[in-house]
Amino acid sequence: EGVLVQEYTGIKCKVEKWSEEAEKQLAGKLTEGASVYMVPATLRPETMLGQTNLFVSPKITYGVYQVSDKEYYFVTERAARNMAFQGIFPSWGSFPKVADIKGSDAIGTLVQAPLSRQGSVYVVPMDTIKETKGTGVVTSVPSDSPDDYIMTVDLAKKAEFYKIKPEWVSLDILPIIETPSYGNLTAPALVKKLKINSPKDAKQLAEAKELAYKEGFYQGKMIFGEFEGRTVQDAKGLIRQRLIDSGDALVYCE
Ligand code: A2H
Repeated sequence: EGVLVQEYTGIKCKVEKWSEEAEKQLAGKLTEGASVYMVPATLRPETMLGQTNLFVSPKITYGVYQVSDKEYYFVTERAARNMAFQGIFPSWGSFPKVADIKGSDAIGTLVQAPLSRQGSVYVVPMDTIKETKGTGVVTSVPSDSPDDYIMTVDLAKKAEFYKIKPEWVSLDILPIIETPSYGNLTAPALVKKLKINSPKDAKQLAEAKELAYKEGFYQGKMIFGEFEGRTVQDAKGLIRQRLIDSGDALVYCE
């Protein structure tokens, strides 16, 4: 890290139906017929086939920023500012905000998940999201991200505590990538191997994340979808370009 630039893929997840609370807060603030996109930042666009939820932090206040007559982005203010200096907004350096929405109020929103099996997924909470990284919005891919998997397990176990509906999360996880060391569900295998029991097991999760990322990137092979049979290294760029060309993704750096 340090002086290196991190290049993320921002996935445009169009809001299909807002949570009741967010709907109220947005009333009268958007132009007629416009769409709002929640924009998670990911380093692994090839895993979007396995997206099952979208995470926001209940503690972060997000903004809804106008990108054009037809489009708004839901991201942190920090990310909107960065985007404004990367040509993502029409007027260099400006990022007009039309509303603030607390993450906790956005829980339960239904968004489109480009390339995913379900087509659309629910917004659910993840406390460990940092406001100082990416867009503050994270895609959940429980097959390949240990953080996403253990969070999904916890949400399924404690739906009431997290104030979500049990049907918003699913532990029926689609295998999309195979690796020699961890089989076709890398994240669940590592969570078991390292005896991770909760999203609060930060130390083991950091280790699992490192192992999953290295193994997936260097040894992974796609076992689902259009690029089945390709290595992850090849598929990553192809899927990313596909998403950008279809207007479903953007490049975001910080
Ligand atoms: B990755 P790096 Cl399948 N707070 O996307 C916490 N985590 C965040 C975040 C934030 N503000 N913004 C992005 N992230 C997550 C997919 C994925 C990711 C898989 C496997 C590993 C993985 C699906 N979630 O990341 O600190 C996002 O999750 C492991 C490195 O910039 C993003 O990519 O290196 C990654 O962390 C960015 O982490």
